[in-house]
Amino acid sequence: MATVKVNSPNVTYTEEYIESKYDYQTSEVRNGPDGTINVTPVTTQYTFRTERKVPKLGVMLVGWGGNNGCTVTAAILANKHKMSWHTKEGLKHANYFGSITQASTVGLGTGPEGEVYIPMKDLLPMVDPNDVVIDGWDISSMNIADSMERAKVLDYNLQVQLRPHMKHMRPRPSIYIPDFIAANQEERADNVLAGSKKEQLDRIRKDIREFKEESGVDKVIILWTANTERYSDIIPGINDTADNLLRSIREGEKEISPSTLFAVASILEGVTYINGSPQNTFVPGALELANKKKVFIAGDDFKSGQTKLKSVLVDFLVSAGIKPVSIVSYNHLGNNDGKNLSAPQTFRSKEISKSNVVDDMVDSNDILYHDKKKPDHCVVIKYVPHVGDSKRAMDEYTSEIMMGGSNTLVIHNTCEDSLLASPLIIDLVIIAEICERIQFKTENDNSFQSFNSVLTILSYLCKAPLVPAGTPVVNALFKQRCCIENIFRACIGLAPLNNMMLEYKHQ
Ligand code: NAI
Ligand code: DG6
Repeated sequence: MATVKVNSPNVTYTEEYIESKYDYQTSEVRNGPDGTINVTPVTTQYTFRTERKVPKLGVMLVGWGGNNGCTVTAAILANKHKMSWHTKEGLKHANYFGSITQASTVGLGTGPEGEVYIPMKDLLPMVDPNDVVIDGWDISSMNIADSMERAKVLDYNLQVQLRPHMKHMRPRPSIYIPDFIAANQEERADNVLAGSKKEQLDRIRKDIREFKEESGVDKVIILWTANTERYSDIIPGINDTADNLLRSIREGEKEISPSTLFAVASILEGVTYINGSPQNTFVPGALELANKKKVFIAGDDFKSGQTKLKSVLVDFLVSAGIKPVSIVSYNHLGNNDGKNLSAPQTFRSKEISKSNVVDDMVDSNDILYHDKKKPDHCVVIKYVPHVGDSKRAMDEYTSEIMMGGSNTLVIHNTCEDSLLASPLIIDLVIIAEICERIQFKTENDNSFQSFNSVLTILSYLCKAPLVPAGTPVVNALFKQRCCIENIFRACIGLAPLNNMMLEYKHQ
């Protein structure tokens, strides 16, 4: 791993920390009575402190035996053991393509030979995914090697090499409440916890402690990659406050979902919890609990394919002054996720998270959308078993161009869904982990603090980013990426990337 060393009076390196003094520049905007827009540049001095010791990380996946769960496990093992395998296309080697931390680069500055780029993972001392220890739960008892075979995602020759490493991996029994997922999932639910909601919560808490102790990891992060659940109703007195939620769990209230029980168990254990599915796991009571306990939570729903492209394309159109008026997103897939989403209640959760992803872009341009009418936006998902994990997505974007003209873009995308989601799982846990080691204070603070318990820096990886009340939601992909990159740069005292390249603009 290359080590980045910043030479600046604002950056100090001790054995424990990297500390940087950083000028954060923003602009305050006020409308004057005469119609003038008054803008005042504001500089706030921050100190960032990043712990240098990289911990041994344990990741517990809820839904470990699912397509994403077994594929990410397989990918990590294949990389760790530097596996190669033959396909009809030739020899393939394990890699982390699709992960921004592992397979994307960031510009550091200019060297004698021009721009210098390094892997994002080398900006700060981050966990190496090859060192992550994986464990988890599933309502299906199948071992992870057999799950990999069931998923039909990876090439057979790779599966053969991976099997000995995975056949002993067995998911822990999980919380199964049939009402929250599609009825068609019942046949795989042979590994479920008995007992009351409180007993199940306690058992999950015990699992977390046991895993930590037995594996010797320094810390654990939990990520939900289990089935999409239906939305929970938000009921005053039941799940609207932390105290009500905890009491409802004790009293076995029916509207508390398995994913909320996992989130609560995780928060009570002081463990970061990430939601990779669209349901509203983070009911107000869970949000309040995370905030009170100062534990990170993040979500919702991996932003893997169709939506990722949407959050680039609509940003491009709107920022080019072109007006998208209709977006139609159709997809069909044949994996277990598609089967679960064929029920109306679970589909509705996905429809919501896929549909709100252009709002910030539309709201940013009052020239195009002065009438406040949002583009028509239609999302269709169909279950077609034959195509398995190889999802087909078809999108039609129609936009209004100059002088009443019309522009229609049609996009067709085919790929293995789990091979898009697996690298996101890696990024989510690795970025969440480094965020646990970053603290900051402003010139007005006496002590350091961590980021808000709702970890919005992970928005890049989520379809429906969870944000603390009053925080703007950003969906535009490159703004989200800039946020990650520039916060990491701030931690080592580097200015945000501005792309001005003034050094090349002299006579
Ligand atoms: P999958 O259906 O193959 O895996 C889900 C696993 O969760 C199954 O093994 C199931 O037995 C298990 N499960 C269900 N309820 C459980 C519970 N209460 N506790 C423990 N395990 C439970 O689905 P896949 O393809 O792995 O996707 C997982 C989730 O990720 C889905 O919610 C999906 O919508 C979401 N997602 C997937 C994306 C992708 O590109 N693959 C992108 C965005 C979100
Ligand atoms: C069908 O849309 C199934 C879903 O689980 C998606 O595959 C998943 O949410 C990924 O969606 P997107 O829009 O990021 O490709």
